[in-house]
Amino acid sequence: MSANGDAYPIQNLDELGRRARDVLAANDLGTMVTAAPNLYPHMWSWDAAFVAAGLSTMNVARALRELDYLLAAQWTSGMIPHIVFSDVPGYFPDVERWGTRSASPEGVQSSGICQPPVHATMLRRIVERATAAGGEDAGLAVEFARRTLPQWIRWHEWLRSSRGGDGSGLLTIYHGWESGMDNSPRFDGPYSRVQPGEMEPFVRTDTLKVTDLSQRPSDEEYSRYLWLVQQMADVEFDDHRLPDVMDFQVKDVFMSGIFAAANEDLAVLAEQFGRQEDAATLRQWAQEFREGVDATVDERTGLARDRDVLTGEWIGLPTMAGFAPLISTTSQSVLERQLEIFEGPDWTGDPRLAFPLPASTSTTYEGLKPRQYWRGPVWPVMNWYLAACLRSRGDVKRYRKFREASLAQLMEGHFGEYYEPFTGEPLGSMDQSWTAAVALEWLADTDDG
Ligand code: 9WN
Repeated sequence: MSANGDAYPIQNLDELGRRARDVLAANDLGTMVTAAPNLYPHMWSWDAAFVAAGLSTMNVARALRELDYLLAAQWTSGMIPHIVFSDVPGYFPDVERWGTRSASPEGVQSSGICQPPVHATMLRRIVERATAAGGEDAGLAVEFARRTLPQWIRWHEWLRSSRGGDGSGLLTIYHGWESGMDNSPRFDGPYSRVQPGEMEPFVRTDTLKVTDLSQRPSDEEYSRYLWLVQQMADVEFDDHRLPDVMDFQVKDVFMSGIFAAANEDLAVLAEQFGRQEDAATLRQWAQEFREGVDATVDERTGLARDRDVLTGEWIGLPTMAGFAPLISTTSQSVLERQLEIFEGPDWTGDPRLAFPLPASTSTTYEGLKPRQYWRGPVWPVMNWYLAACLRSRGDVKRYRKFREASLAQLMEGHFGEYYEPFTGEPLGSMDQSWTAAVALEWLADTDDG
């Protein structure tokens, strides 16, 4: 049952805060806040980072525990897995299907791929929030960051060496799930070349929970997802062998922008703890990936592009990933052009939108599917992340616009996973944790500072 009962919509901001806290409390297993009550009964890596930020608005110690639990699942290679499984059944693929029992740390059940590295950015945010508040929380957050800094650095080292060590300044993903934007049309080309071979049969559980099938990826997409899992399992998730065996290899520009920003944020923390050498290395990586992202920008469209490693082709579809430079660029001209497009009629300036918020693909894109997952809906968590990036550049005006539109969107009260762009209908999972978390973030930032 929904944490919110049936009392929709929300009347005022105090109620929004209360109900967002209720959602997180209801999804909290004690050890982890699951990504969603029904559809996603486990911890997801980038969800956990956003959830920790949201939790820190009310309970810093609980927020840090969330990150700690995720870190306990870090592989010896340095990889932070994209799912840490709870004991709750009902999600597929489960740990057995992943075949990661021996690769995960002792006592941990995890998947064998990663997700976008937003963690250092969220950790810095939590430390700054707790430090500003002072008292016991400040000490807890600083101590936690000091203690775990080496683990976060190892995570970044792994990304840089196993996924981005070719000098391109871009990270490679071997599965669409690693991007966090699973079935975005940006991956249609690369996926079209994935031909599933002999595989154990499988039964999906997501379509039992989201019964309107038009909101989820198709069966054909799922069989490709599973085939890639099998390809990785066949080489025991050995990072060195993945480039030789994987049928899907994409330079993910959005994830690379996130990585650039996260390196900068981790450098700030490293400096705070007197680790100047680490800070210098992290800044170097930040620069390398900033440049990598900027170099993908298509002169013609002004959007950043992914690259299919196996064919060498650019992927320049009008998806949200095209705005990766908003996260990472230091070039004023790139930034200005991106903002102009972002606010133009193909994106947040489309007058048909229920709220002026970015959809996962351009609303004028011919392949737009306004109800289908990453093929068109608006994702509250992305709204907040992009707005936070703009605010960290000092762009308070745009941040406020985002905030106003996002709060208005969330007042319908379901904390949807994603929203139909033109009607504002909540879709996918309801009571999604990271949606509740970003609601709390928006509410905590009343001074827009
Ligand atoms: C696969 C949990 C996750 C998010 C992803 C989102 C979705 C999983 C799924 O849910 O992915 O990892 O089963 O569809 O695409 O971004 O982290 O909320």
